Amino acid sequence: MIPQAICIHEEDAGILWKHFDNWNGSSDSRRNRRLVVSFFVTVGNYDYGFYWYFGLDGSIEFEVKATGVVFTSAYPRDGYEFATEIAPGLGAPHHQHLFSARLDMAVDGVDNYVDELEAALVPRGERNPTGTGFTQTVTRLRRESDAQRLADNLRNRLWFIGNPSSQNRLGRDVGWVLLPEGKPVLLADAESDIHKRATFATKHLWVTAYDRDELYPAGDLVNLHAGGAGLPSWTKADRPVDGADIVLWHTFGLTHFPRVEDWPVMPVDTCGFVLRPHGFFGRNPALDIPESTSEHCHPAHGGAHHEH
Ligand SMILES: [Cu+2]
Repeated sequence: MIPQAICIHEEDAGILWKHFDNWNGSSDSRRNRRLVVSFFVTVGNYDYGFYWYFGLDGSIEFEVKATGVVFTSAYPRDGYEFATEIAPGLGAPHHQHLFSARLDMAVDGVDNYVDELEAALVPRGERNPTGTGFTQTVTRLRRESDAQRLADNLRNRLWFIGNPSSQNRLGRDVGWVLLPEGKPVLLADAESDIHKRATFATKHLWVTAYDRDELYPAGDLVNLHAGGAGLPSWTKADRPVDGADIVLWHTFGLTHFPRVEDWPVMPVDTCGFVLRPHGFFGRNPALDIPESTSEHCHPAHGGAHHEH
């Protein structure tokens, strides 16, 4: 074992882009590679792998791999609604693994803003005569009080981080989007101790004004704290976050109803998020990727059968 180590490697990541042209028979495809920066930490009974993936299309993906040994206790003979019996007489309680990613964004500079984008139906009528059109609404998150948001996958809700003083070739602000998985946030009563101490985990997104002392979303000292530290405390100032040096705090994670197969060691389960360029480049930034040169990737008959 190497202590305090990270791993950096590159790996194939499947098809990046391809097209077969029916009209002239041309066929092109490029494979994706990704740079992987990863490390594992062991926290009590669990082991967490943290993986950053940097793709050739500019996407940045973060994945947590949860594994290790589930927490256990005795399981009553007549059943128990807050735990799973994972081995005879052995229970594993339902629980959540909720993470907060502090994303100190700097999209082409530090003065950024966040727009919430989501799909919206348009009522059938003059504006939408066939009823098949749908649009995307854009809502600027102007102050910290506006910027405490939940995901909504049924509306494809995502968050666009833009720079008001940098435009792409279409004249629009350059930006990236944060794509949430949109899984459950904290499943606890609003008056519970855990809710007060881990209020960050009650929203998928918080946006705050940058402050070098604001590093930990539940405050510096969590255990036995009376509650309210970190994000709920800082955002009481309701600072403006529109076109300012901002930090995004993204809550994501696993809601774990243990399964029998998680015993005696749990196969990796994953959660995470994706950051993707959204109008940052002027076109697909991966046009110049060379064709694969591996023998295995070419059809046995070469290119002759493409000709008419
Ligand atoms: Cu778990």
